[in-house]
Amino acid sequence: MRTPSRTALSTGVVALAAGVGGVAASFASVGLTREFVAQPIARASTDVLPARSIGAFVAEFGLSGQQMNLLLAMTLAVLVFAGLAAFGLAVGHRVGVSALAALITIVSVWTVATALTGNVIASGSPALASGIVVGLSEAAGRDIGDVELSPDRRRVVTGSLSALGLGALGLSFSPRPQIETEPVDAVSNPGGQTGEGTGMSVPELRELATERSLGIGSIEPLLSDYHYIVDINTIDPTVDRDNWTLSVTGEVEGEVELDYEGLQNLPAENRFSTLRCVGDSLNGKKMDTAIWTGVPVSEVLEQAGPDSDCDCVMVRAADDFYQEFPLSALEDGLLAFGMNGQTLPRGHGYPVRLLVPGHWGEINVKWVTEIEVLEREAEGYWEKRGWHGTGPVNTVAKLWDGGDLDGIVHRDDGTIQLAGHAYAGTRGIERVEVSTDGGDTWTDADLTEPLPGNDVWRQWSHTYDPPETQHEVVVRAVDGNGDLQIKEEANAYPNGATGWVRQTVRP
Ligand SMILES: Nc1nc2c(c(=O)[nH]1)N[C@H]1C(S)=C(S)[C@@H](COP(=O)(O)O)O[C@H]1N2
Ligand SMILES: [Mo]
Repeated sequence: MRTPSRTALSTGVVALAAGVGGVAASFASVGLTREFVAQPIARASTDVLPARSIGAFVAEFGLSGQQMNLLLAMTLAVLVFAGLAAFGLAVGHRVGVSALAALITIVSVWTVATALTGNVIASGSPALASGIVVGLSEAAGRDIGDVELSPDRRRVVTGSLSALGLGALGLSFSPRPQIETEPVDAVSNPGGQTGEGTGMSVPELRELATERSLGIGSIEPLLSDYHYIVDINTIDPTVDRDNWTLSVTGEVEGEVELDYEGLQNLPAENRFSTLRCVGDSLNGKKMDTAIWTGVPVSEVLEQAGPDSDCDCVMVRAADDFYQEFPLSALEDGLLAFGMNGQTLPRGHGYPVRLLVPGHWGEINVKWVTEIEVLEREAEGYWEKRGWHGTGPVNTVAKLWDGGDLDGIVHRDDGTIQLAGHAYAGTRGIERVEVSTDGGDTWTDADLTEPLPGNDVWRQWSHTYDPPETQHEVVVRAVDGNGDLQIKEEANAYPNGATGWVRQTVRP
């Protein structure tokens, strides 16, 4: 029996199936790239949400927040395509020409997908897929006399099956952008090594970090096992190394454009560098250290001859991220193409990222494409959203407690051993002080021998006889200028977290 409500319901299912099929086909043909139809929606939702919450969201959840955002964007894309298919189906039914439903679906999905991604060719696959789902379902729903299933059921089954098929296709055939990872070391750089820097090879630096790391509890070694990732992307840009260029523009004597080979033909160096996100909470884990291989920015800047009235630059990236900060800070920067002895991973900015010693993470622009020397101050991506992350990092001493990373160890002899990391950017860590009585009295902690470089964290440790009752441990660092870590407690937004880390310890 064909009732109007059943037909409406089956039309809805077919439209939804067309939406799923379209998004799946888009994924099947381009994978997680910027041509994927959900990407611009995800990007827009990042821009529309209140700056502060999204900033905190990105900082707090990192990857998983971005995955949720992607899922939401994919759902929205399905609904939009489904709406277009529903319109096509409605027109087709009214006119009584079922081929028209498929045609309208194809044209409208193609148009909307192109409007979203800006890519006419890549938008063909979702359009055709949605059209095919609609076309097949309509064909299956035609009156062909005595068949068990009613026409509406046949449409629903056909629509669902074809969407499922396209979904499976999408999951199994989507191209996964692969970058070729190979050993990278300044020691074997085509353009040789700089006279500056450590002069050591990556394996030598790695060994040094291992030797100097404290093996206390489960705290992270001086060279992070896992380096945090924070960026604005739901889908990272895929930058082809052979097409990558960096241009130096704006207030310069002569603009410079450099390709990947050109960069590698300049002298490179290996350096330790610690990064910390301005969104990191006081005792959070968005602070890590790696060995980076790259060319000092000064090598490239010298060629351009910058002449800036504001002593400021805007650095731009392939993901449309941009940050403004002092030219003088950039001059000490590194254009890194290697991380821990390997090709820079995609998530950390492949093929080339910037590292700016001592500045908050956001200044360390990944997928870097342009350095514009400015005439006048301007605002960067996060500063437009209320953050103040363009300056040097705050001083911090951390004491991670519990979970994978734990620096509180109860030893067999009844003593307690505390250990953690301290970081103050280029000011360096001069001292870490520990209190085991809630801040009444303080003792200097032991510090690991500093690693070479001017922007590296250190580890501290302290062993004590605990009182018989529960007590509070407090840690604070003193930077190389002799300045004590700020005591006043503040959240990460907008200036970076301040305060002293306190942990309650049971004997
Ligand atoms: N192009 C680009 N670079 C970027 C970002 C970004 O969103 N886009 N995020 C910045 C922020 S906020 C931080 S904390 C660091 C983190 O670097 P990592 O992901 O390699 O740890 O990258 C910075 N560089
Ligand atoms: Mo950040």
